[in-house]
Amino acid sequence: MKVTMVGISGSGKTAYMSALYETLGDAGQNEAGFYIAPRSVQQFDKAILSVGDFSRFSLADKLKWPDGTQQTTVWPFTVYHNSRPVTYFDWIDYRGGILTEITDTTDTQESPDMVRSEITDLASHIELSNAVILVADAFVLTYYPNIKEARHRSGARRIHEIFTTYSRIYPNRNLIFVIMLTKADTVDARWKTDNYAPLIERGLEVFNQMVSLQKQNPSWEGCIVPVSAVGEGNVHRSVTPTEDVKHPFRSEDKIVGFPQPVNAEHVLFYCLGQTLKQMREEASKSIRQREKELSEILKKAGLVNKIWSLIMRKPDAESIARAILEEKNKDYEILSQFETHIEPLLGKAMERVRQIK
Ligand SMILES: Nc1nc2c(ncn2[C@@H]2O[C@H](COP(=O)(O)OP(=O)(O)OP(=O)(O)O)[C@@H](O)[C@H]2O)c(=O)[nH]1
Ligand SMILES: [Mg+2]
Repeated sequence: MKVTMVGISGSGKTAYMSALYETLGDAGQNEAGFYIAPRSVQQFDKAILSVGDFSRFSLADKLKWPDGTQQTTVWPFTVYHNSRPVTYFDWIDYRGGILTEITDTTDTQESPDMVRSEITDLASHIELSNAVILVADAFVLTYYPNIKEARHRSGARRIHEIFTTYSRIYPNRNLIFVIMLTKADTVDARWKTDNYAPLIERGLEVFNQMVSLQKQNPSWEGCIVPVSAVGEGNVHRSVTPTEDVKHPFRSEDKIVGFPQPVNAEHVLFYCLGQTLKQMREEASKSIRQREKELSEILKKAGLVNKIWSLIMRKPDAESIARAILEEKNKDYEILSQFETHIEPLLGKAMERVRQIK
């Protein structure tokens, strides 16, 4: 299965990957017995090398943030429970700049062709994803009192444009989404009371369009959760207002304590657990029936608007349907062996996420 993170540059996508490494990257560290490792060939030496690649994201090793992402990276992972595979997933990390360039190609350093192909690439990943993580900086959400400004500055507005279009083009697709409010350690104490309840309310207000899209699409499942890659008190943040209306403040986060991520695994477990659950429901249908439903849905995919006409190659519904089906059928084959893990994964996720109903 595929999970894609969508969020503007600086929203904290790659840092979240570090948080996952600290929380789940190291077998034997967590009492629940779940861990993740890069999926590689079955050779010991290659496997060790790929573990090394993943550990480069460690915040605790270097006490330094990961660099800004220059190009899309796709990470194939396996989830283990007590050394036995639970499920597989591909993790997609973007250069967040593309999101702003979808509608504003004057804002870019890259050539227009390059940007177009990156956008096409992003769109395909979203189309093929079982779950998407919508990433927004909690500090930004709370910094601007004006809700429209918060929507704009946090990237929520761009995200709304993408998923409004998605919902129109794919009126019957299942979608699992997590609204992930990053850098939760940096918001003022009044947003943190009662397990971040005020911050979560703010997040739901900013992402109001996702909430109403979910109401229109009964097969969508969404939740919202604050996360931090470092935890309370482990970062000194300085915020300097600028005179520049485009970027009203500059911030710097210096890691000063041992990073202890908050709620990192809950986001991933929600995505994986809900996807497996959905698959379990669909797997009970015959392959024929699934194939028919899917291609009917995709044949309706005719509508285009500004974003999507840019993103989609002549929408060849047929080949998209094929790709999704092949991926799905592969997933169904391995599903049976993972079925017993659905409840534990979701049980863990539900301890911290707020479901959107
Ligand atoms: N205090 C605090 N700062 C964070 C946290 N996560 C990210 N940051 C800060 O935000 C910066 C940007 O985070 P990244 O993860 O690189 O952002 P990104 O979304 O990957 O950005 P692009 O790669 O440009 O798309 C980091 O360098 C940190 O300074 C967090 O949990 N707490
Ligand atoms: Mg990044």
